[in-house]
Amino acid sequence: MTAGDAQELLDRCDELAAISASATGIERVYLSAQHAQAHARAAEWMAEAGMAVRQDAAGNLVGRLEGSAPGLPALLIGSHLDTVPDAGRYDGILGVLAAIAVMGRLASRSGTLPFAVEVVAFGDEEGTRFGTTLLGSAAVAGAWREEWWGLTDRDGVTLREAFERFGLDPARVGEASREGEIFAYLETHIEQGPRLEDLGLPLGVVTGIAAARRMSLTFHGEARHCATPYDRRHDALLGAAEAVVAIERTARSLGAMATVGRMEVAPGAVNVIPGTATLSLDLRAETDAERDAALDAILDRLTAICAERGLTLERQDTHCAAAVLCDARLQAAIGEAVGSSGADGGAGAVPRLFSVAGHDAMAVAGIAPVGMTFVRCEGGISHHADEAVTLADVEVAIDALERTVEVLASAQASSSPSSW
Ligand code: HGY
Ligand code: MN
Ligand code: MN
Repeated sequence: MTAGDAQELLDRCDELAAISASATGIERVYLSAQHAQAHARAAEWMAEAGMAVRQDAAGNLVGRLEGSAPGLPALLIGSHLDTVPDAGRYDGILGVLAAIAVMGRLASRSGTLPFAVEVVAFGDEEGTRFGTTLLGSAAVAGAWREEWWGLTDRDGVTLREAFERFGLDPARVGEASREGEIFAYLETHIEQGPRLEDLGLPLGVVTGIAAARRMSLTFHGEARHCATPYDRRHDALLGAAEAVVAIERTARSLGAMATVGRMEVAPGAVNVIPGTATLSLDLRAETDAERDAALDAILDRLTAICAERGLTLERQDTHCAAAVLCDARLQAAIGEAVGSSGADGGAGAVPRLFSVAGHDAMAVAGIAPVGMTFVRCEGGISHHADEAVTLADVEVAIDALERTVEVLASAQASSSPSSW
């Protein structure tokens, strides 16, 4: 019964929401005790759905149903169980649990499928603990970078130490790679935007995912007594404040999305002119070229601000992801499935949406064609406790995901396995 599956999914979202490092909101970061607890619970649900369950060498959780023969290439379906601070309860979580719900339906006939089906719960899509993002899915894509081991969290714990404390062996992270074993990847995710709600439709097909960069920008000035005359000051905070406004104006003028989410000021005394101010920059655009053109224009403006104020600028890149196009055949399969599940409002036209939000599919695209389905979320709100979906939309999202698997199975059955 779909309604039962949908209600069970929402109940499970509520259960996972209670697994948090914070008493006042949802916070679950990579390689934390909460990561382990949430994955343990999801592993039970995967096993109940009939899957063989394991943790991979990067701390991702993987469940597998064999197809008509053991060891066939797999259709990978998943999303992430980590969260930002004060998160909503559906970002990532809904996609993992929808995949588990579909597996529960497929288990009885998985032996007839022309491919294996796997569910993955990625451990680090948000990247909020170590600064760079998509660590779990990068490992699955065989794209782990040695320089990441030295990344530290806000307590100074390195990624290497966190790995070891979690019971993982850094030397074996390469074993998480699934290159050559996955023929396609599907992800169902809340839209994190208002377009489906504006259209009055529950689901949409994702056409592509924005190019992204993340970095920290530190303005260096001179920490001095607040009695210092204005014309002798080199106030790092004022430079950074001008920069924040300039970043927004420049990015908007070039059609890019820029966000300054964090600023740290030192020495932070009420009667001392700030010597340093460090801000985070998250920059996205539809293409790599538009992203980089916006970055160049932003850096030109910041250089001018520093020149005017006698400051210097230090840049530290923490993340760079190319724009990803979703596979046309998977888009068509999802569109067919969404249309046949009655989610197109009878209009016969399933909306195609571009994703400014980043997703694990960006990393997995390095080893397999990817397809994504967006689910309407109220007000487009996300990365906030007010994140909400409806039971009816969850029902149709689970149905559409199941139908997408069926569309792929019939396409595969009529051609050689994993001929994608
Ligand atoms: O940042 C993003 O777009 C995603 O939620 N990690
Ligand atoms: Mn997400
Ligand atoms: Mn997110």
